[in-house]
Amino acid sequence: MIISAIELREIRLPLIHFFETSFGRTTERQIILVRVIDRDGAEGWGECTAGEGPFYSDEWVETAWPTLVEFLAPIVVAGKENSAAESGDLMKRIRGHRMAKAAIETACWDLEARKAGVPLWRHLGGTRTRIACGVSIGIQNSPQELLEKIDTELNGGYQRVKIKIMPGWDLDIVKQVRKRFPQIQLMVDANSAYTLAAVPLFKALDEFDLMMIEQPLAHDDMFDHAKLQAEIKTSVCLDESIRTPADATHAIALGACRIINIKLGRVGGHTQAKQVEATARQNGIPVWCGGMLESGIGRAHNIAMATLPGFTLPGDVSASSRYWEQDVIEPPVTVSADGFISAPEKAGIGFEVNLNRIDRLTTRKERITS
Ligand code: OSB
Ligand code: MG
Repeated sequence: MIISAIELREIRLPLIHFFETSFGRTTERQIILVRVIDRDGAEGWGECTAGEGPFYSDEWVETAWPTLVEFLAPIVVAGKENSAAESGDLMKRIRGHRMAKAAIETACWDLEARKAGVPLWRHLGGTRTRIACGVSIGIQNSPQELLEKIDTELNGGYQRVKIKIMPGWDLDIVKQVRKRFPQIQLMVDANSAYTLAAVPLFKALDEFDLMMIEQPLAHDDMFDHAKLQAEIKTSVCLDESIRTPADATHAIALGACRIINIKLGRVGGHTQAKQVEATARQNGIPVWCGGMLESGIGRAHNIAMATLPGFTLPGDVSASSRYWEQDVIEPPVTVSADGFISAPEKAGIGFEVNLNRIDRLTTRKERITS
């Protein structure tokens, strides 16, 4: 394929319920969507997972937008005949900005799969026809509200529950949740809210049969995570710290984690995500698909990625209706009563992109051509 145009749109999409982590509360998503168009007039869609501010990572919407407009899109539209994987290679001379790169790279993968007439998940090498789903539940206004939310999600069929923790909302909350739900698959995500000074807290958490503790320490650390992992029974899972396939190799070698959360944006797209998955699988490290409060487009890419063989644990990919009044794809993503999402059979991401709805939500737009 030869990419001849890239369209960027920024949309605003209010969340049904606020989402709070140790780094703050989100009530409305600001999302950059990418449409790549090739010389034959075929198209593909991708989503940039950069957030509304530089809190989860240093990238955010206002770094991603100009980086896409001024550097990444011009490189890809000036390219010769290339594959989706090669579109990622073209962008390598720009350092960092992996979420911005992933928005284009994943769109190229969608385009390539559509042109081949195959579902993206098969095109990527996926092997499962359905993916196991969990939910990520943010910090709530009260423990009671959290318990009610968990109850609702379990009734919806979700297979595991992840709760966010931070200082002041940790041990006592986990105690209450475990008491009320003794049997569920439960885990916590700290989004880097702690230091090694909290080793006693993590030792105390060992009692509650958590599947894992996600990213307890600094967002750019592996060394201290290795020290922590050696001190506790519960598995450490890294999210923020794994930005590249090399990071995965290093973290595993250091013993910094026993599980890895893979996010397409954080690792720069499907090609690198596949490399992280392969590295983890070869080392006996299970992976699962993280979420970034994506619209349907990013969600569809997550579903495709999570069909790869190494994704053996339930992820954070859940139904559109948990986030949005109306999604930007049709049909919306739905979850079965037993907690699975089926991989779609249509070509590419396998969902229709609702361009009318996207146009109505658009707050800025840019078109880059060769
Ligand atoms: O750490 O996994 C995280 C959302 C935004 C930023 C970071 C994270 C999250 C989630 C939400 O946990 C997962 C989702 O429901 O999309
Ligand atoms: Mg996380």
